[in-house]
Amino acid sequence: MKFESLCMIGLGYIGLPTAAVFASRKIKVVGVDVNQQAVDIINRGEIHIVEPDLDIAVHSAVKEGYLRATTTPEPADAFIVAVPTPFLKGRKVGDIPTPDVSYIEAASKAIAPVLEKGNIVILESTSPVGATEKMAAWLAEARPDLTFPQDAGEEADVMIAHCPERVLPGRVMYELIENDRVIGGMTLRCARAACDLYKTFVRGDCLLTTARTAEMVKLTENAFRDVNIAFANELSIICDKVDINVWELISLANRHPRVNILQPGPGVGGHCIAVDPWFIVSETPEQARLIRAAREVNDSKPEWVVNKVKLAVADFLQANPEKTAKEVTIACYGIAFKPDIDDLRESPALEITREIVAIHPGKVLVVEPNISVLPESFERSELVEFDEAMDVADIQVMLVDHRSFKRQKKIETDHEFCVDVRGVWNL
Ligand code: SAJ
Repeated sequence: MKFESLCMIGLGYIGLPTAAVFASRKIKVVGVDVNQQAVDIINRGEIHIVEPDLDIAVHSAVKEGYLRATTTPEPADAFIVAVPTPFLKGRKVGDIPTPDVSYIEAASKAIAPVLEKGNIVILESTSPVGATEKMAAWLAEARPDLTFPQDAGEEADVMIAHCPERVLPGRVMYELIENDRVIGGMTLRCARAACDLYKTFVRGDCLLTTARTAEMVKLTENAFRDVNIAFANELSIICDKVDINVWELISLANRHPRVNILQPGPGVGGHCIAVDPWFIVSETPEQARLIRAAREVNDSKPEWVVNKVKLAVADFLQANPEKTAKEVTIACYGIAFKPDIDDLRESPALEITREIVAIHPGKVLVVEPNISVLPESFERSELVEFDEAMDVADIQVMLVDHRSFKRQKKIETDHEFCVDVRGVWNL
């Protein structure tokens, strides 16, 4: 099948790069977003998010007339939905968070009026199993004059598929093209049509399956990583208890040909790995025991780190009885959700630093080379350079292993007054 035009719903971290790559292959793309400010920025050929090389791609796509942004969907050969699917936290502690598919519902209702026979609608947002069928149902309800795969099978007027994104923030422009892609059709014809569309730029393999399997594949990938990170985080807590250097332990264990342990840290951040496993747990709470436990281990790590900092302050005061807590300066290194990015969303390092600022009566210095202003609620703290923090602080808290931190000289401060959750100082 040949596609000449595309309407992308959602111009965020996935929608905008994908729209720009389609446009670079000379497909006429209209990008739709509810955020008027983002729309204006994109129409100027600029970007509202940080991602290497995205600015160049968007600039040339807009300049050459293949990409335009607006706030309402327009008729096109293909529609891609790339909107957020957050979760709704439970009312009580211990409640399982449930997926919020309201943005998919709103996108379906916005697309429906401009749908035509022969169109394909693809859901890219990470979704709970069954979300693609729900999207098809919302579209069918709004357009009784058209037929959809759930009723008409291969003969449907409109094809529906789920093609989850699997790109790593920071490498999106490369991985979009090079990664293999899972393409789940509501019917085989739907999958084949979606494959034809993605093949315009995907150099990896396009692997066809059903929409439900594709939904579960995406959730499985992120749950797999979450479970493996939880294993590393649990090891770090065990090793702390029995006084073993976890970094040495992991590097030695990883010399076994079939062992590959990930790295412990302050917890799991970002919008994906800390969220998607809950979509599995909320659907099958009795079966998904390990996946749930991993989420709980990773979610509890920030609190464990804060307690380590409290203990370090207590030790420092014991060693320096002439000082009061108010006179103790703490430096936190890194508040981004992972190394070498400026993204603070759902960052455990940010959560830990915020908690330290809230409870510590003394000064808290923050070192974060990837940002220029501290977020709100950090009024009492100061953004400083690495060397200044090293010289001034009594307690050093290493939270994110940014490349620039790893390049700095080894810490000279007494080990007792350091909390290094990333192994940068290998304490
Ligand atoms: N982390 C650790 N230890 C590790 C690896 C990661 O603590 O050894 C932490 C990071 O610091 C971060 C969190 O995990 O806080 C997540 O970071 P990440 O780099 O593992 O993943 P994301 O969230 O940036 O992107 C993930 C990727 N999924 C997988 O690798 C299975 C990406 O391919 C997905 O496209 C993305 O989620 C998504 O959008 O779903």
